[in-house]
Amino acid sequence: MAMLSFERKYRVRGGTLIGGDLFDFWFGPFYVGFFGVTTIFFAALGTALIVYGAAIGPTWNIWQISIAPPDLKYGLGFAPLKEGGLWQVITVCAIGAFVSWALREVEICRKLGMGYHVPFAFAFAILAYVTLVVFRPILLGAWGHGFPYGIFSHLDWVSNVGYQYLHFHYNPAHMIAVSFFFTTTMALALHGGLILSATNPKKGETVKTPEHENTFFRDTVGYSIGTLGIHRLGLFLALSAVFWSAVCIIISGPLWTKGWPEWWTWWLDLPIWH
Ligand code: UQ2
Repeated sequence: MAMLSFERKYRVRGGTLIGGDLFDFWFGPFYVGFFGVTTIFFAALGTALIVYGAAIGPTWNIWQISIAPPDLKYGLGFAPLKEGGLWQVITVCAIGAFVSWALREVEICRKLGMGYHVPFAFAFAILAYVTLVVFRPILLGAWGHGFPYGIFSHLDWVSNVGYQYLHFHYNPAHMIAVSFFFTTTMALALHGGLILSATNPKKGETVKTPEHENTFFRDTVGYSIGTLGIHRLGLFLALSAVFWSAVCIIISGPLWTKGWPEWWTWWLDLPIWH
């Protein structure tokens, strides 16, 4: 079925979570929906506030523009607009836009009768952001523990927070997260390579089947995870990387305030050594 006739078939009413038929229409190729409207609203307001923050700041240098969270003295309260309040409103807009986008994905899944795997995966990305700017600051008692919104400033924040724990690579959850990130890239490289090797042959040669794909890996490593399995594995690896990243930063401060190398003294303190 040609793509356009398929689109005519699935572009039907229904599947909305809220608003009934009110926003149940398309704008060109884009589905709108109630959450399309809220996405545009939060994204536009958040972007305008970032530009306003840049305008009242000291520079228009794109690398140096930064909108900082409130000073720690404001705790978990509201700060004046020009002293971190802007950061607070922008954070609300960002979360509003991200969650709206996820729910718009859910509505599209419902229209198509598909699983919710894509919005579920995107929810992990939202979780990572919310962990940094909401959950961890709340656990530490001040919005000032969130990261600043700027290209270089957020890099400086990551570096400074890392060194605050002396050597972040000794954080066990960070180790697990990094291992998942690397395994994700390896799985995608294997999968991308395998698919192209089978389905993108030279001129005059035939496209190969999954039998060829399975056989390649059975011959090389004695095991093939299968065409569906590799995608399950890929999703699991990627979501695990995000999950353990969230864990590694949420435990830094709320659970462990010293350097991470020192955490490993539990090993030296085991009763079997003395
Ligand atoms: C596979 C398979 C695919 C693949 C890949 C494999 C036909 C098209 C890449 C091979 C994957 C294996 C053996 C698992 C590797 C394990 C980790 C933890 C990376 O078998 O089926 O489908 O793309």
